[in-house]
Amino acid sequence: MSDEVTLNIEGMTCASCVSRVEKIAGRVNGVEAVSVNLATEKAKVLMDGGRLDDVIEALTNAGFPASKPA
Ligand code: 9UX
Repeated sequence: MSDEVTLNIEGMTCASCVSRVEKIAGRVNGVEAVSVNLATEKAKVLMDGGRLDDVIEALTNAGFPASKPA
């Protein structure tokens, strides 16, 4: 069963950043799809298994600090 989670993403300033975030998150185990909204600085992540914390860590390490919405 898949789960959709929304993350806040800091540090995206252009469309290429969006591509980078989608690629970085998409490589994490369990991630099935990533949809980034630059204007709202959010990413919808569809996961089937895997760990959301791994997605957050991968993005944050790549210069896009990610967090669960408050
Ligand atoms: Mo755009 Mo983002 O030139 O890391 S790719 S600022």
